[in-house]
Amino acid sequence: MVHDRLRAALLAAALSASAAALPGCDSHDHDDHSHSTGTLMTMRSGTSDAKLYQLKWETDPATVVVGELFRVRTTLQDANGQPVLGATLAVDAWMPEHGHGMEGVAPLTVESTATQGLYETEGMRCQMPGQWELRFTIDGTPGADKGTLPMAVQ
Ligand SMILES: [Cu+2]
Repeated sequence: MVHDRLRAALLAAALSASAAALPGCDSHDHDDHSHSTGTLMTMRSGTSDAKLYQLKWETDPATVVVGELFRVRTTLQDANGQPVLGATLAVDAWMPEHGHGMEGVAPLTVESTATQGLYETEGMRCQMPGQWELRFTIDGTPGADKGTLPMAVQ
């Protein structure tokens, strides 16, 4: 009997505690406009303009920080999902809101021998935080094509 009462008291305490926590959670909703989405840079994907290529890319480091060099790893596949070897790829970054690109850098892309269809671009650096776009210019067996995909910079 004592046990039952104790259990009931504990249950009531737990319920009131969780009920009290709910308004607290709601009050945090205004934090949704934080920059948290920009920190989750992992493998992204997209399709080139004429749909000749499927692009998968990630940055190194995963979070692109303003003023710091980073590299882009791009995997090129054709429309059938087969890796594209021997292509020429250029990767540039552009800030559409302001109409400017990167300053003081000359990115260079080389095909990696580690993985089929992998290309590594070094020497990228964005001088402003905000919304940028990566611009891919591709020429390979499937044809010449371009791609534009969004990239956040902290
Ligand atoms: Cu800008």
